[in-house]
Amino acid sequence: RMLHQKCRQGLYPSSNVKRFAVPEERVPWTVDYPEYKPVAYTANVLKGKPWADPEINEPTFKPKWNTVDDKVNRKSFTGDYIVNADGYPLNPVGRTGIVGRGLLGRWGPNHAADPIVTRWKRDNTGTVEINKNTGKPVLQFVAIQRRDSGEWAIPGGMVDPNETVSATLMREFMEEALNFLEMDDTERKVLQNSIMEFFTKGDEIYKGYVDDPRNTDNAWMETVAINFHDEENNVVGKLALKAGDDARNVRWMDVNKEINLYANHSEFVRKTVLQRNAHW
Ligand code: RP5
Ligand code: MG
Ligand code: MG
Repeated sequence: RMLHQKCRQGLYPSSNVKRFAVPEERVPWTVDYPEYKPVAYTANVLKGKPWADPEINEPTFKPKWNTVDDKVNRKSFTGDYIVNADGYPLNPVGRTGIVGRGLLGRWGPNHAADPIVTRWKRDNTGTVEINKNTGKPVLQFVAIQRRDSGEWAIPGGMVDPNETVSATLMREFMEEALNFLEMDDTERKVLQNSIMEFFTKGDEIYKGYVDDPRNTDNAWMETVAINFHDEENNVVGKLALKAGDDARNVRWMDVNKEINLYANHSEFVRKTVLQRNAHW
């Protein structure tokens, strides 16, 4: 079964809402749970936001589930999800202790993209560091510290309606790790031209459900995580990282088994390590 831990724990992010505790064996919808009394929570910030859906019972809201619905991708990577008798889509992994959308804009899947930008760790002379225990080169990736939870994470973000995943990957990286939004037009063009090609050659690492702490029974995160590797450290490796938008900090983080990242991002980085045969 898919990882489903961080979206079952304690308080819902940025709230005092306590999730109804669901024991591991009662997570799947196929297991009967008559005592299940999830808490209802949809954050007020969603009201009237252009990026958010209206309430399910809003008469003008006619979502087409499990399809790309008027530019909004309501398809899940996990296959067709169930919509219950009251019209609410059900989390494909199971119960989370909360109904409603919490902080998520869309009912059902909320699609994101995660750029895993890597390079080899080098010393002052440019020599790649080899770990003494594993004999493997040490990988670094561009990590951001999220403003919302303070946790370190991959600089990912939501796929906008009608946006391609490749566009999201590069845009979110520029916004969160290179402070693109604060640049003037000239700076933006220079930056875009310098990294455009780099962002065309990526390796798919993960595609599917995310164990995001914001998930609920009716709204959840899904992502496409792509690894862009700067082998010679001369593309992104040359640029000055600067946190922007919803990132508080940014840095090249050494990759090893101690990393502890937001949602299940550590798992995505671990998969990248396997693919690149790096130290863990
Ligand atoms: C995670 O939330 C995804 O893996 C992605 O990194 C992120 C997208 O949400 P925001 O960063 O826009 O909040 O589930
Ligand atoms: Mg963002
Ligand atoms: Mg983000």
